Amino acid sequence: MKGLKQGIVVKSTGSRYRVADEKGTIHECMLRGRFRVSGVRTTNPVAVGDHVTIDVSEGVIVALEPRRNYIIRRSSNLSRESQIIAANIDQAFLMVTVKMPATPVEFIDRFLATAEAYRIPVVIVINKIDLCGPEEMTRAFHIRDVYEKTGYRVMMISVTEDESLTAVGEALRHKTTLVSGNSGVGKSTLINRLNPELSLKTGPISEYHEQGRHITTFPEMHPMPGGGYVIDTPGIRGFGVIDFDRSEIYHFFPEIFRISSGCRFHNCLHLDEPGCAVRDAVARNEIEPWRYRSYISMLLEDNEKYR
Ligand SMILES: Nc1nc2c(ncn2[C@@H]2O[C@H](COP(=O)(O)OP(=O)(O)OP(=O)(O)O)[C@@H](O)[C@H]2O)c(=O)[nH]1
Ligand SMILES: [Mg+2]
Ligand SMILES: [Zn+2]
Repeated sequence: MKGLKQGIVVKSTGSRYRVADEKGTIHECMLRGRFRVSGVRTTNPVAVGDHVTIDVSEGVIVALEPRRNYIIRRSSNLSRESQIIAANIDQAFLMVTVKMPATPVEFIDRFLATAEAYRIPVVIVINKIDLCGPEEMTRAFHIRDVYEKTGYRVMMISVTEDESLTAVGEALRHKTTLVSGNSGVGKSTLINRLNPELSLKTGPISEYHEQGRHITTFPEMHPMPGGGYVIDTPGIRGFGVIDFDRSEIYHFFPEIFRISSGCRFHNCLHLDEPGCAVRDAVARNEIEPWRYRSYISMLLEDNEKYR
């Protein structure tokens, strides 16, 4: 067939896809044929970051390369389906805020556990530090300490203060980074700041107490001036547990996993079993109680809710 080209999906709006070829030329494409990820039902068979073959003359995606990795989430509604957020990524930035809006720690833990399951490294970026008063600063430092102790890299930034963004720019260089987080935490604002050629739509800060407003509506990949790509995504609220085996969820909480070797029973779920080293560590405050609560909430989650 003539007119076949390789490319990367840089935007997906459900039925339409924007594909960049090797020269960076953008092609608007539809899907042809059946694309199914084995074993998972997804609302989007092709996602941002996917390597595809396109038929340029017809504007269709005709083949999908195997994925190096992907991250998927089950939407917290009655849908039986999952959504591939992005494919072939090197790392994720989880943007959180302690004010306007306040990110629930359980959301952070669910995101981190999911990324662990897919072996995607996460950097936690606490944004809007400029808005924090003394109490919120204490909270921000506490969040930072808990996740650093667990082994995650944590940055504290204000998009409005350029000096705080140097480390962010360096961490992005030559990598493909998924930027994720609740709506209103400043994902698009950060990406605009790092690449002044972009003018992504951002939301008015005053409206973020309202539920359900999403300014960015579709994931989109953007080149960065220092090399590399970032994927801006719509804000997510719920993060349903995906196809985890219940007995494995604690593997995705690194500090719980480390301590679990001391449990009396090798199949301990750290719930109410005797001789549980994890619960002992929580009681001694060696494991942050909210991390343990997030684990239990994922373990006991009524999965039917998400099916
Ligand atoms: N004061 C302050 N405001 C910020 C900062 N970062 C972002 N904002 C503001 O927060 C609001 C929301 O920013 P967006 O970039 O639209 O947030 P988003 O995460 O992309 O939101 P969605 O696209 O809905 O997921 C905007 O009014 C930004 O100007 C910051 O560091 N400090
Ligand atoms: Mg946005
Ligand atoms: Zn245990």
